[in-house]
Amino acid sequence: MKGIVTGGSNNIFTVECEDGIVRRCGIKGKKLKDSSGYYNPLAPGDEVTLEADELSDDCGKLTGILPRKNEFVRWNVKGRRPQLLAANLDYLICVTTPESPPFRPRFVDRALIQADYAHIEPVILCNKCDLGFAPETDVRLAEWERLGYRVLRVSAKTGEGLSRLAALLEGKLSAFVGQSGVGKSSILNVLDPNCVLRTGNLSEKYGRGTHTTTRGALCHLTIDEAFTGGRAGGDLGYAGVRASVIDTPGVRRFVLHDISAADLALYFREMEPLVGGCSFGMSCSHEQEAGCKILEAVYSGVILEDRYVSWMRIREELAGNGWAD
Ligand SMILES: Nc1nc2c(ncn2[C@@H]2O[C@H](COP(=O)(O)OP(=O)(O)OP(=O)(O)O)[C@@H](O)[C@H]2O)c(=O)[nH]1
Ligand SMILES: [Mg+2]
Ligand SMILES: [Zn+2]
Repeated sequence: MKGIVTGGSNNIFTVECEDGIVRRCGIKGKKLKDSSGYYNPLAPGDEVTLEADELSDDCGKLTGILPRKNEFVRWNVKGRRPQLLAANLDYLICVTTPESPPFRPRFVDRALIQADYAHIEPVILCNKCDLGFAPETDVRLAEWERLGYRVLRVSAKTGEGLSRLAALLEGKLSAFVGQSGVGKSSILNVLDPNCVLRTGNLSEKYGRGTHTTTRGALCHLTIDEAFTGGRAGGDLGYAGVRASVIDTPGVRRFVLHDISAADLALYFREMEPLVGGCSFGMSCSHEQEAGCKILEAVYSGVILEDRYVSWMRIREELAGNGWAD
């Protein structure tokens, strides 16, 4: 029998099986457990094969995994291994805020790079737009749009922008990632009033999220009619507009996996066409050389300086010189 992983930890996974039953499953044999090289062998969104337990209805054993369409991974610093956050995605929804917690464009830059690397279409979702935008935030959001990224401005509090988000999510599998406290779980709860994910306040002292969601989980939303223009229950023959989403725990640090410092510029869409064109060719460090096309583009404003700073910091980190924010 086949199924889809909706969550799990410590090698026990919850699986929605094709017979409609949700089963808790351990892994049969060592092969599946050890083969991935990841911190966790399976993640929400994974398609698996399993044997149902004959004695208990809601248990089973995983026997295999179907080939993945894509994998969204980050480097787990504590575990010293890559960690699979979600698999088989249509969209990576990268959630950020203009404030509370403070706008962190480098977090978004990192997630965009990892998504592009994994061939998953990223979407930037700026939540809490009821709080207003500082000019720097506006500039960065507009720059991502100019680079071809889809940017949505929404508010889980006022409902602003959620119809556009609902239309995007419809019929797809998307994962929400972002720092703790940006409102990932809140947005899902508002889109589907029957969804009861736990949400948490920001810490008073630091204004950061408090890591309310502790495990990734896939859920199926039936989107509130308020956001679907009354199409719910329409001619498609099912009750309500559906979307599958994976809520993930907020991470403080998003460290890239499997991208080398030398290749990083290829994942900055505005730098990629210039790579190789400098006077020193591929050996240019883009830091001080004469005839550097990337520096010229920064000086003339074609590359936003703050994106260049992002690139430098991430490159330092990938080169093994420690983590910089
Ligand atoms: N002003 C405002 N506050 C919001 C909005 N959306 C969420 N919040 C608040 O932000 C806080 C954090 O929301 P969560 O949904 O728990 O954030 P999260 O991203 O799921 O956080 P983790 O699970 O810790 O990763 C809560 O106090 C929410 O009420 C919004 O659009 N505007
Ligand atoms: Mg959450
Ligand atoms: Zn150069």
